[in-house]
Amino acid sequence: MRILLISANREPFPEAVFPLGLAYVAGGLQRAGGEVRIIDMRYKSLSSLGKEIVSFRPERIGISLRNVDNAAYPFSRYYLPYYLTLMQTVRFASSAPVTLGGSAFSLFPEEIMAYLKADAGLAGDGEGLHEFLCGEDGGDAIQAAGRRPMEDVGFPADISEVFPDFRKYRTVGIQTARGCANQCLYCSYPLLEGRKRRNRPPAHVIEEIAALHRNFGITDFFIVDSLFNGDEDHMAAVLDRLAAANLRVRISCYLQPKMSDPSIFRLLKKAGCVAVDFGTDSGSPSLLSSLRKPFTPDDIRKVSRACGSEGIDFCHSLIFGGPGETASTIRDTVGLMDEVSPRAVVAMTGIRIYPSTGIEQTALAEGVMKPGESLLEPRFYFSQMGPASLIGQAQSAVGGRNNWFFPGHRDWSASWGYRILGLFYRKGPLWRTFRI
Ligand code: B12
Ligand code: SF4
Repeated sequence: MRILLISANREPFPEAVFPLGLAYVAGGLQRAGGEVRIIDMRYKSLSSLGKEIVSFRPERIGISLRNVDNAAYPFSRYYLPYYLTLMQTVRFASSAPVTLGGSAFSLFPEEIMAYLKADAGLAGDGEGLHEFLCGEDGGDAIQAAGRRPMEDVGFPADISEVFPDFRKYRTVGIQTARGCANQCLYCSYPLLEGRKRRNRPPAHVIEEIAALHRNFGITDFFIVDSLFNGDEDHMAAVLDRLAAANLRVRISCYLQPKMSDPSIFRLLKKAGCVAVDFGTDSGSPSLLSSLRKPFTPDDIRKVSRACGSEGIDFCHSLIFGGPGETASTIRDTVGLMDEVSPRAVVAMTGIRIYPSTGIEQTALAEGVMKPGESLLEPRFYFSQMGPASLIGQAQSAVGGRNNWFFPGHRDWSASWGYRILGLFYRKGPLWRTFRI
């Protein structure tokens, strides 16, 4: 079967992200005997898409929908209208049935199906798309994929053949595990990947990195795991092997700011880690507890110290506006950030509400939204302070600190300074270029 996969994402901020989900879907399809091609709308116009569809003559088309919106307030960007135009272009160029997938689709399967009028949709893991396409007739239009074994996850044999644009990204994504058992108030990740952690065999992860490095000269990788340090033993096994492979690669990752064994930062450094983005959310003990975070300000201090002493750049990502946020809790957070001195702080104001999360329940209980209301177009939760006061207080508490970044407070992707920075620094996360 000839299958065309389209990555619909065009968002350039904070950087254009490698469509890893589609690379893994393509790997699964190829191993099942499919002939696959990936088209990336980040680097294609709608008119050239039409031409490529006509020349490839696909029997099936899969569209990957990563983002619904940019989850930023007040400068929110909502992508569904663009996806509809994309869908119309696809329909005009081909009569092949269209299947949707990706994180945006998995969060809102019914609403997105109705909006885009696709033929089918697979929510969750996409490695089994071939089985789904073969058994499609008579099945439900929308299916939950179930959780695939992590042994099935991997790139196609030759990514350059399947996806000619793949070298254009600052970093290539790699996944070492899926799933998270924690229950943070706002988080949709356990819904996307499951509550049970599933580790990839470390040998597979390193083979993937080594093959991309040796065959194509890729040097910069981002570990996309929601919680790379959710299982420290597995994380250490991956890093040990990566260090032993002695490749000239740099990695960056997300980490939860809590590590039972701080010596892992030494291992991270040895394996080539140059940047860590801590999912810290707040520095106030009361907010950490209302957001149901399983760590304390002291954990944040410890990991920042351990990371800094290995010479690894780090940034803390924050969310202002959770239940109970006040001017005083904002000041606590800013104070803690001053103390731990990260290269950058990236702060959102307002919490994007996703279906079936704790924050949806809170918003319903507080009358912020009514039962049955759609969350497809972005809706945000703010503490009793309300959006205007929250933004004002956050900006005045942060004052002139120039390593703080509020993605929602202006349209950065359109700013010349940001674009020029991106031209000069072509590898790794852009926040590393910030100067304290
Ligand atoms: C890592 C990550 C980042 C990193 C990416 C780094 C990098 N270089 O890759 C960074 C920090 C840069 C980032 C930025 C942003 N992110 Co982000 N990110 C993630 C995260 C944690 C993992 C994404 C990933 O790569 N997963 C691994 C791959 C393998 O999984 P996948 O893409 O879902 O693909 C699988 C399935 O979905 C399916 N599938 C995929 N495509 C298709 C297609 C078909 C046809 C089928 C059948 C199946 C299928 O199969 C794949 C394999 O199983 C997710 C949350 C999550 N746990 O999913 C959020 C997530 C994708 N991000 C999100 C958002 C909002 C953003 C930002 C807009 C935030 C911001 N304002 O800065 C930006 C946008 C960046 C951009 N240019 O698009 C949201 C999207 C939801 C929404 N509201 O739209 C998510 C879902 C988090 C959330 N809030 O729930 N992000
Ligand atoms: S925020 Fe991180 S730790 Fe919390 S539930 Fe989400 S993925 Fe798990």
